[in-house]
Amino acid sequence: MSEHLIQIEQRGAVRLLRLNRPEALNAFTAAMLGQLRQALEAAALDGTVRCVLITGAGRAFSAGQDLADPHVAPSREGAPKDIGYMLDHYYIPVALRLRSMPVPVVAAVNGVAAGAGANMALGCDVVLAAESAGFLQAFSKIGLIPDCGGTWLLPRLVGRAKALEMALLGDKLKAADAAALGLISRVVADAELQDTAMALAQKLAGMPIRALVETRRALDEALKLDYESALKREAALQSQLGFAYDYNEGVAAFLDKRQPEFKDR
Ligand code: LHQ
Repeated sequence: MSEHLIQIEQRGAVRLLRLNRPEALNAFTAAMLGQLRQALEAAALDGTVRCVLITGAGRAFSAGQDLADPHVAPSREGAPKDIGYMLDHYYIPVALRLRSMPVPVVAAVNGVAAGAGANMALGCDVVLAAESAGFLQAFSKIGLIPDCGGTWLLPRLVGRAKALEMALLGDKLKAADAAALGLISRVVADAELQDTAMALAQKLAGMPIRALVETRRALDEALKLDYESALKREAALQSQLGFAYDYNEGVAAFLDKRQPEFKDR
């Protein structure tokens, strides 16, 4: 692979993935999304990885789709182009992989996150943002609707009224306002973002990650269930986890008053 559009580092049990087209505010091209998908797949398959941390190089997290990429840029001659191809073949596989990773995924939003760049971040399990970061649903300004999970994520995160306001106007929301709305988890001083996010990722990596991943799955599934069905689903998942190593280790460590060593993945 000639160009490293995704920089990959391993720090302990944390796999750090850095979006790496800083000269274009980390706007996504087909090649970059291909590399991101491969990097997520490799992390999912590697038993030593217990948490993934995603951030951006330079001053932005990601400006979303690169609007100059020939896969999506309307032809000057007026020939129609199916931009849905890009979603089907590049964005959807990445968005689905993120949501089904066998380890928790943290986003450290270091700067502006626009369009699909914003929704890629919001699809992660825990989203931290630098004070100077901002989130914008840039789609409406170019005649499109929120994609990369935006229509699903936004109303669930902030409710219909705010989701529609963000999607219709496409204005930039400051990180502090995003946190106040519940769009993201936390705002961190710019200079502290990377260290804080890495410390959080290391903490998650030391936790019983199989239970964390089942928690993500249960929360997402419960959105489609009635109350009684959710209770029964919880009982079924709890039953499985009760047979797993980590539950036994967690309880034993608690009773022995020692630090647990979790292993399940
Ligand atoms: C860019 C971009 C960009 C190329 C900044 N592309 N160059 C999926 C599938 C199919 C089709 C379409 O879409 C999708 C999903 C999507 O994500 S659609 C939404 C695409 N994104 C946008 O519309 C955002 C466009 N960018 C912006 O609104 C601003 O650039 C933001 C708010 C991100 C940053 O503003 P500033 O901090 O003021 O920076 P800037 O605007 O000056 O940009 C810096 C450079 O980056 C500039 O190039 P230049 O050569 O003048 O330095 C921009 O042209 C370039 N750039 N975003 N998405």
